Amino acid sequence: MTKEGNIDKMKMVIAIVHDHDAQNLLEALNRDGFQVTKLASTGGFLREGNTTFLIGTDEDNLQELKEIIKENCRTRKKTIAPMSPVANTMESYYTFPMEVQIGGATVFVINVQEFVKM
Ligand code: 2BA
Repeated sequence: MTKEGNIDKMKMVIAIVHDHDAQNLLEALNRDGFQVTKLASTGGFLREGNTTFLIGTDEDNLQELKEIIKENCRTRKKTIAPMSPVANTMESYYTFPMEVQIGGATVFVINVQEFVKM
């Protein structure tokens, strides 16, 4: 039994997570019956690989889904070295080391207008 549910209450959840959390999260979602698509993605700021999950589910399952994501994705701090202007584009050029906090997960919840499997 999956958790896709009824179209009137269907949501598309987009969750961007750290690569290191992706496998555990995927296993936990599968175990709990969520249908998932996993995409390899790249963060626009750090330009590092991250993982994006697309999860279509009934809104009744949203709370459970958010708890699973929270349990499996931890917050990390990362210090990034300065970049030279020649190494990168001007809009992301910075001259001093910066500490950024990443994740646990960045989550978007979108209403689904139509859902068809043909
Ligand atoms: P990145 O774009 O590589 O960003 C990694 C982390 O760098 C971010 O962590 C944030 O702490 C920091 N950061 C991003 N842009 C920044 C900036 N202009 N100035 C200073 N610090 C900045 P998170 O916020 O946890 O985001 C993790 C990843 O989630 C992002 O990787 C991006 O792939 C995605 N993401 C976050 N917010 C998003 C949004 N509004 N739309 C689309 N993707 C988003």
